[in-house]
Amino acid sequence: MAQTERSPALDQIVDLVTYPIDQRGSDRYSMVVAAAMAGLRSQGCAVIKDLIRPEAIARMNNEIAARKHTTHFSTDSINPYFHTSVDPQYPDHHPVNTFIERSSGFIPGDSWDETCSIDALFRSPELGAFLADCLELPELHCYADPLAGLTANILDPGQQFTWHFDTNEFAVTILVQEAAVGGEFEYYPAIRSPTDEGFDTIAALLASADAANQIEGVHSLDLRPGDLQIFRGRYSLHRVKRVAADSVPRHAAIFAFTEQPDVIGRVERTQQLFGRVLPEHTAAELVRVRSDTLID
Ligand SMILES: O=C(O)CCC(=O)C(=O)O
Ligand SMILES: [Fe+2]
Repeated sequence: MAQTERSPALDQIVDLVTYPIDQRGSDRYSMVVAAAMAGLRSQGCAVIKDLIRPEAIARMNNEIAARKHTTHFSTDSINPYFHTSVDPQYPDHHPVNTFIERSSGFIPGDSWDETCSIDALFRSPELGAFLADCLELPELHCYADPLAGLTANILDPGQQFTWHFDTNEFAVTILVQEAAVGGEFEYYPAIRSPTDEGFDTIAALLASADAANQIEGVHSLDLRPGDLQIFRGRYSLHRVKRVAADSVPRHAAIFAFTEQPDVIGRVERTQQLFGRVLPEHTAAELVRVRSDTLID
């Protein structure tokens, strides 16, 4: 792969005519932000259709394909909190003791370099400011975790990413390659809150999770390559449905941001998702500040 290219410019990546994220304060910018804000307020989710130009999506998919050998694939049986073992404090069939297959892989943050469109978009100040406006936050910082900040989630044929909560308050995802069959993103908005674990609703949802029909309260997104999704995954239970055995893989770029600078992920989950930790993770474990007291 040629490594001599320069960092791609924002107008080569984003459809700035339809979505002038570089024109903060323009009428069109305000309209786009207002629409995203409305989705985030009511559903904890906003989708910006075709934000990424088709050529850039093709390029991003090539970037992912070129790094696919660095994917850390793992299969485990997780509860919605990413734990893998029974907690005897809770009864059987409680969400804490309900474990479902998660099988997928992540291309880690240290696989990308500054020539990548994916990396350039993640680090663009315009995108950060735009997302902060959509999320009604004063500012956003790229998640400083060297592995989990910028990832691609890979679901090979036959894999699924079962129901879970994210550790981060929200995530930003770009679908880069869709599965031919399966791989839909489903979520239940605000099923828990900082003060309420919502266990009863979660238990009911997990019990019916393999029902053929749509589960009441669950939203299914019709995402296409090039769409950007902003999602409050800390409070909304969500999953990526199984990719059919004869499908192409599903590729999604995942951008993580934090309200505070210099945030680093937890050792246990880093090990679980990437199969390794870096010295930064071990050091950060000692000085951790949490924003709430939810299980995880
Ligand atoms: O691949 C996606 O669309 C999101 C997967 C997900 O929920 C996660 O990585 O936490
Ligand atoms: Fe998630």
